[in-house]
Amino acid sequence: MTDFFKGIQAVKYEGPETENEFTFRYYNPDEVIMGKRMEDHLRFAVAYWHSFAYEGGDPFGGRTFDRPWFGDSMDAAKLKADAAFEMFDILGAPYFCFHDLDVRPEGKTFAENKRNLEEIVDYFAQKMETSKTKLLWGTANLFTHRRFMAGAATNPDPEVFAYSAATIKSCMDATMKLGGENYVLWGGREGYETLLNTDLTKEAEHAARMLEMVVEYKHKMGWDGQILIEPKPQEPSKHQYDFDVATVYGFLKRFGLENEVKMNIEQGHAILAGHSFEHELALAGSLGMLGSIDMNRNDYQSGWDTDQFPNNVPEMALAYYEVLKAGGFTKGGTNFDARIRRQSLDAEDLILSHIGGMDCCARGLKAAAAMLEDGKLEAARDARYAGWDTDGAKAMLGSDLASIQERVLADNVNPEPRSGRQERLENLVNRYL
Ligand code: XUL
Ligand code: CO
Repeated sequence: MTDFFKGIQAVKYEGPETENEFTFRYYNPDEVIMGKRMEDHLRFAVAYWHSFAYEGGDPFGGRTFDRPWFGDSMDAAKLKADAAFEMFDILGAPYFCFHDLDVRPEGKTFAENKRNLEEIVDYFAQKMETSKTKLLWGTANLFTHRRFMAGAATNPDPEVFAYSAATIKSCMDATMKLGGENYVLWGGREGYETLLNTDLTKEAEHAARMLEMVVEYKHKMGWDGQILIEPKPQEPSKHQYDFDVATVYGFLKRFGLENEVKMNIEQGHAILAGHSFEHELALAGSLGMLGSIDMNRNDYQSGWDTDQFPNNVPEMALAYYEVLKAGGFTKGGTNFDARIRRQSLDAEDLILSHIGGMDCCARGLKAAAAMLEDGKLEAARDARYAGWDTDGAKAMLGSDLASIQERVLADNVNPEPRSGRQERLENLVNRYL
């Protein structure tokens, strides 16, 4: 036991009227929504990197947090793990997610990194025997160390490709050993700083081959987890290849991987790409590509990827509406890819940020479920397209330009525009919030 979260009790559901800050007002794990427990809908995960590895730095200043586990020894890594599992217990978090670098010290050689990771994975495995918290996904950090400055799979140096492949294997092994349900690839530096030194064709081919190797290894190991790509348009690279859902889908189709890989979609990344979160989710849903989500929010004024905890319930309701419409999560879940601000120094801030995020997600989910169960929004959408239900309209799709022109002339077709009813629909949505 560490004494980091000393005095903070396990967080329980007390309902919206409670005065107790350390309780859930809306997240009631056992409450059944659309035939499923809330906990099983939302499948919350704590992000190890933000909560336990982030030191409070920004581009202008270093560490602000004071944590007993900061340091680069195995003992420090184990203390960090102790604190992490204590926090998972306090929150009743069903899942967590991690990169290799979040959980183990950086070694001098690849072999040392591998050993360090394996030792921590064994330590996690021991803890998971008695903890309710499972692994939502594992991933490799192929962007922090200077060796990855020009990318991992897309690096011009084949030895960096090799180092990256070897690291991914270790991280997939760790994920499988811990019973993880997904493996995520976020291409932090898979992109470019300048086109002047970049071979787009080679880089795309190498990225695709690495992804194929990931898929091949998954099948070789008989693992039934889900492989996910996490789109993001830029930051840290000026331009990242996995720009958004549409771009990633095009990439997967180009290399024939669209049936093997789905997506982990992040709120802040959607905003950076000039989309709304619900746009990215709706598109992924329509393509059958929605795997999991990273829930957070960006600062809308600065335009940076600030990874704040989510708190905009109306936006979150629309996001969960798309998740529910796509059938909900199967292996995926809601990972809080969010960190407390650098002035939020206290252990309590770590707990309260998660409580707030979980409560907002619960409110969003409940509003989304009510909207879906009520059916008015879908009925209005269906009514807008009702013309396509006729036999004539369906047959037109099987005909050709010349025959359509003939009919338009013969029937003197002259369509009258109809209202899109946007404000009516916005008013309708507001009733559920
Ligand atoms: C970075 C980001 C990552 C991925 C995992 O913006 O979202 O934390 O979620 O590598
Ligand atoms: Co993310």
